[in-house]
Amino acid sequence: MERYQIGLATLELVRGDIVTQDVDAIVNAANEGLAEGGGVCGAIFRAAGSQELAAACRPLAPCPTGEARITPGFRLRARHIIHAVGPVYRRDDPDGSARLLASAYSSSLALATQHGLTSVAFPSISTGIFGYPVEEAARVALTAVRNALAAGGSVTLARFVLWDEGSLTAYRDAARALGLAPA
Ligand code: AR6
Repeated sequence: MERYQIGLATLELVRGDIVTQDVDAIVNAANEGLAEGGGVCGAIFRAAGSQELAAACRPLAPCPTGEARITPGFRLRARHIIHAVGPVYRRDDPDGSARLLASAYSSSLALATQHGLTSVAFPSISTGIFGYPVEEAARVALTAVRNALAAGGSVTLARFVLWDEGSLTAYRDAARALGLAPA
């Protein structure tokens, strides 16, 4: 595990399964319909309880790309689920893709602060089914989370839970390139 200090907050990079995290909120890599999908979204729905979570999501949809919505965590250890919609990567518009991805992270942290949450775990949004190259996404994700944490708010722990070694390496390299301070 890697740990970085950002103002009063800590940013962690770990390899693992986001579903089992004991934090105030886990973030779901959602779709605009907030429907049960594949990837990390499918795993979160199954673990939380598909029917209850779908019923909670229905009145909150649609969630435009770059925005986030919050529901209870139901059967998860995490008290809440923040559903953030990242972009489908557009090779012809990398800047637009980056803006929307950054917005998915900053919207998630803004929502966490509105609810007074202190610990939030993120997956690598958009880098699976949505096709965002992980090296690029890691830089965008860490920059957005660093900036939001530095701006203040209630969150003092932001943890990236990365499913595979390649993603962990990409995030570790991006943290180094950004010059994040080891905690
Ligand atoms: N814990 C942490 N990370 C995981 C887990 C897990 N349990 N399972 C997969 N990942 P993806 P996206 C990683 O495809 O690209 C869904 O259908 C995975 O290896 O889940 O944002 C939604 O409903 C990858 O690195 O999300 C949307 O329609 C990362 O999580 C769409 O897919 C994200 O992959 C969203 O696609």
